[in-house]
Amino acid sequence: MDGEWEFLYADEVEEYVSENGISNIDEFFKEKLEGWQDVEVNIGVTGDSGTGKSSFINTIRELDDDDDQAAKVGVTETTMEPKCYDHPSNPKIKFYDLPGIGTPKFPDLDSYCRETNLEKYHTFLIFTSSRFTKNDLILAQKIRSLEKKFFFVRTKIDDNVRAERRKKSFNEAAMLEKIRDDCSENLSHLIEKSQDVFLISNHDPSKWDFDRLTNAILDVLPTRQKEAMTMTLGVLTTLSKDLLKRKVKVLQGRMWMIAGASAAGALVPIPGLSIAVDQVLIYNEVMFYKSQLGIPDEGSEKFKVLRADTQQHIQRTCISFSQVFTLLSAFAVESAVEEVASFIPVIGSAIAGTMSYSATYLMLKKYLGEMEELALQILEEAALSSERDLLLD
Ligand SMILES: Nc1nc2c(ncn2[C@@H]2O[C@H](COP(=O)(O)OP(=O)(O)OP(=O)(O)O)[C@@H](O)[C@H]2O)c(=O)[nH]1
Ligand SMILES: [Mg+2]
Repeated sequence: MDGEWEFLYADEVEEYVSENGISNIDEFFKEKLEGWQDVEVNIGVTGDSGTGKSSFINTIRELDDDDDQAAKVGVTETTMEPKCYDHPSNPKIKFYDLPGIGTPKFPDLDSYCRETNLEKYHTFLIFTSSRFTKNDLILAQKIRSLEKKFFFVRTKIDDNVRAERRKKSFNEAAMLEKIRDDCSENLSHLIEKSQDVFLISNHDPSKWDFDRLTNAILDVLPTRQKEAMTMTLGVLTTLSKDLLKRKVKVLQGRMWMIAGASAAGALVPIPGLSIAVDQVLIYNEVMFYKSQLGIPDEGSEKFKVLRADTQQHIQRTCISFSQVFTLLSAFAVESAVEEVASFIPVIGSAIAGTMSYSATYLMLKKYLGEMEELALQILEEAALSSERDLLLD
């Protein structure tokens, strides 16, 4: 398992156990499991007028420009005041639409710093749709002096590709490299390599560097913020393969807490077996896997457009509440306890050494693996069908 997510919250759980023993530890686990929903992430988006700041904020929030909650977009819809937009599926993830330096509200760096309170942002995105300006560089330097990260983003790549495609000599890779070099030229002391400029289209986030930018933003966030943002993005419409893999890692990191809370707070005996579990907690986690990994409900619109074999795969994989017991039973054997005993140092053998704990842990592990495989199949099918649609256009 990825080091960052392994034993997620183990330090805090260990501290709790050393102070309180294992009494009410199930409640403590549950608090930690829900905790990501209370973590605030503030991302500042800045740059000149018309560079696509508001459009980006809509795209990353998985909204269309004309949705009710969308930021106003358009040639004449200039953002004059800083404005905050929450992610529709998690109000704690906030994107700030910030007019660039040089606009009436922020004539210079001093007024910019005063009005925007740069300290509160976890990271900044600096936008251009042509070349970065002197003001962009001044701001980046200031952000760096605060030991914060920023990203340079060049938007409207779809426009460039469309225009250049008309030439017989069109070579997309060479064109992108040229744009990258052109943008990097005056950034030399602020970036390490030309790849540090992200070339995106807000209208087609599946292409060019949009995913790479999302990953880069996640990578610079502290673990708590990274967890919150990983769980929030890609739940409504657009899940990429990279994000899927990241979600799986975080979900793996939660498993020991679900198993611990289930074994400690237990108490529905499984008929015929000497183990007791918190069936609701386990089932809710399984449902959480399903929504996080973009697996549609049977009968939903998203389900209906899938190939028959994918639909059958979903039917085979997704379980009902009552099937939790059946699945657990398969893992409720003595030998399994050994396999997961590595958690004993943190929560003690009274919990991690039980069969309830190991059966839950192993069942979740197997189930998440199957869900991941299914989710990848769904993504691949979606990618193939959008390629087909493009060919038909
Ligand atoms: N082709 C293309 N058009 C884009 C892209 N991003 C934004 N636009 C268009 O560019 C125009 C300006 O976009 P906005 O998102 O309003 O730009 P902004 O940076 O918020 O502008 P201000 O609010 O004036 O500061 C709109 O017509 C958008 O549809 C993109 O990636 N590709
Ligand atoms: Mg705007």
